[in-house]
Amino acid sequence: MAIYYNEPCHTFSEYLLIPGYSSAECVPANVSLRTPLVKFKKGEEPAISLNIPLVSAIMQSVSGDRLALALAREGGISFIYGSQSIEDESAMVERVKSYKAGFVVSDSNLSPENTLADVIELTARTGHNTIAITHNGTANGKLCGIVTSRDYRVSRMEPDLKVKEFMTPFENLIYGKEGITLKEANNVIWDHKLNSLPILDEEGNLLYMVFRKDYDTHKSNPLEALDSHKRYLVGAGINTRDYEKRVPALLEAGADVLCIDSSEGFSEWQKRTLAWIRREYGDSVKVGAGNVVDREGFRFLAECGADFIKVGIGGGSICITREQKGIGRGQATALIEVCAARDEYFNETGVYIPICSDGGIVQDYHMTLALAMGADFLMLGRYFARFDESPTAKIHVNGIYYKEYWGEGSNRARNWQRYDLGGAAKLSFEEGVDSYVPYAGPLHDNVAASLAKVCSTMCNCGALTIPELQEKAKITLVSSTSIVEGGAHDVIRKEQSGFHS
Ligand code: MZP
Repeated sequence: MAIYYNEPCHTFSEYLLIPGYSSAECVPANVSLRTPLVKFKKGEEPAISLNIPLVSAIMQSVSGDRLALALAREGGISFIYGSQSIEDESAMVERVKSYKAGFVVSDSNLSPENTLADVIELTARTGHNTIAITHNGTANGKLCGIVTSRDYRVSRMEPDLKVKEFMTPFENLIYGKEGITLKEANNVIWDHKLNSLPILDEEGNLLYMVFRKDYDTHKSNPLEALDSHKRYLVGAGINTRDYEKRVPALLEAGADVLCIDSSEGFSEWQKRTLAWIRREYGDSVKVGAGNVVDREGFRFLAECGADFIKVGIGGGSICITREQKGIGRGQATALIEVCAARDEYFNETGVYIPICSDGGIVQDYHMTLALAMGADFLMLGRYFARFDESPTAKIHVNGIYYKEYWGEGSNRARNWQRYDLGGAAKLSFEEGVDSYVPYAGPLHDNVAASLAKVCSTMCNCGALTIPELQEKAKITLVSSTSIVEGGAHDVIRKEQSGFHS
């Protein structure tokens, strides 16, 4: 006979936190969101920790190298999507690992033969005011000059005037040589009151630009997620088909941690993949697995050797797995059960396996709830897809900007390996949709605002760390009428009233 669960499963929106005692020390500035990324033994330190409990989803529309850099700068980590060729994924990982904080490959470049009209078009498109002028208009060509907004006046100059006529020429430029440190570059910028400093190799080819504002940002980000060589941390998605080729390539490119990307992790395919990695690399390679939604699934992956375990089936904003196949579980219920299994496993073995709550975070307070329910960190797709740094197009419709966001199980992504159960190498039916999400601006501002709320709620619960929150949290289910009570109610909101005062 089938097993029946007598209680329905629940989502985050059906819960609230009840405040606990907040002492005078319980202020957001004292909160630490540091959290383990991979398993560790009781009394030991995890090999990798994050400074904020956020990771970005293993998705084409979310985790490219640009987002990975922006998130690592805040203290989290991205998992570069695996639904691309091994070469392309490795190249993305390599770009993150070779990025030197403060040294950027110039992404606004023209040649001396371009015109003022080209400068105006490029500036409007990128929003960048500094354009490197190289002999062939590429990021690493021989540097001929620089154009900034101080070099031209649109009202006084003809649009077809050649760049070479008005650029600041190479002879008048101050530049740094390959090998200069960020500190030295910044001193030159400071001494000469510059906004940017080109860095050149022996032949005069442009390598990087150092911008004054980037140095300031670097200095003001004490939470950056860095490896022992001060390079940004980055993760990468793998699948249960081509791991024998993909894993070595990603490790060679410098990936710090891997994660099996699958809609359903309680399978022999994951066991084989984890066993192969352990056989080849022992415990030196860190790899997460999932997704599971119950105790049995957790136990299975724990015993297969996963370094962290991801929870969630069917709760992703673009996911239609529950509609298509009738499998899944409310995210909150799944998380609560798996975290209890993790604690049980820890008590039995002394090994703590971090849990990642994957998908279904809609409100910022869902983050705090998921952490309180036992998650060590959260994987988000829709949330990050809205930001400037996600790899998708920004689209303007009826005065509002949107970003594109599509599921890995959609026809657009065609990530059949994520749904693979050992059948034909194709996507037989869709489990995800192609969509738009409202554009929300830069990652930094949004993450700062969301985490300010998380820290504030933690203080309300009397907790200064995530483990403390998990210990002290008091969580209640809410009735549908108390959900109504929780929003503005029984008033006419001014912005919706149509009245003008
Ligand atoms: P969300 O943050 O947009 O709610 O959910 C993101 C998560 O949805 C991903 O991390 C992944 O686990 C899951 N996902 C990605 N693609 C699909 C799909 O096409 C999906 N069904 O469910």
